Amino acid sequence: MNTILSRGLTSFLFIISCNAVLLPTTEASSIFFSEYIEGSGYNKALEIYNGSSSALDLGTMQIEIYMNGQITPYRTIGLSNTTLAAGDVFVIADSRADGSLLSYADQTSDNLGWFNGDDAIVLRDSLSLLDIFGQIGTDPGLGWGISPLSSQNNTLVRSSSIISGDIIGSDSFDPASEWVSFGLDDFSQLGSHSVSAVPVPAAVWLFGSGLIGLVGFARRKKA
Ligand SMILES: [Ca+2]
Ligand SMILES: [Ca+2]
Ligand SMILES: [Ca+2]
Repeated sequence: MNTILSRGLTSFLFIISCNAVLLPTTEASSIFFSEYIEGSGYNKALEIYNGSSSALDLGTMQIEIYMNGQITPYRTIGLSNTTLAAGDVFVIADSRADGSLLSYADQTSDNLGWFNGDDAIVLRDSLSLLDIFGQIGTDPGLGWGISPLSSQNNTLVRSSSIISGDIIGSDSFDPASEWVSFGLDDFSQLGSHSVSAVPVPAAVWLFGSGLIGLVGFARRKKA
């Protein structure tokens, strides 16, 4: 075994022993709905979370509301031409909502009043789908899911284990799989969102670290 290879192997084993204790994690990687409020009266709001690692321009993004099983959007609402920092949220609310909800709003629109529990809601940018709440083309009756995880008369917060949007709009939808219920007119979760760190499979990380260690060592040796 030549010297470079043997020292590289030593470095690989050293990194393995260190990382066995400190396993790294990865977090959300995209922008998606983090909260859905279908409250009393005009208390309607959507919270959008930037789970990516960089600031995103919202000006090219829009929300589409597909009412009561429609296959084309009944309402399209362009988001403000603003930048959303990594890890931050953006709240759009119906302009006629209660003041206690409006105090969290970054943008208001009276078009949000068009969803009432049984509608599909899409977040997209000009080219691609980012997240879909509900099933496009299907009317679920009063709402998606069963109480207390129904999409009618409820505040739903995206589970912290979800790290990317649901971009399939044609499959069945049940809030129970990705959302947590907070009940009618609960605005306590508005204005922030967090995701739980997801451990990278240890074997994958250790192998990757070892390769990086070897590459780094070979570069240092060459320099
Ligand atoms: Ca409806
Ligand atoms: Ca879906
Ligand atoms: Ca929130």
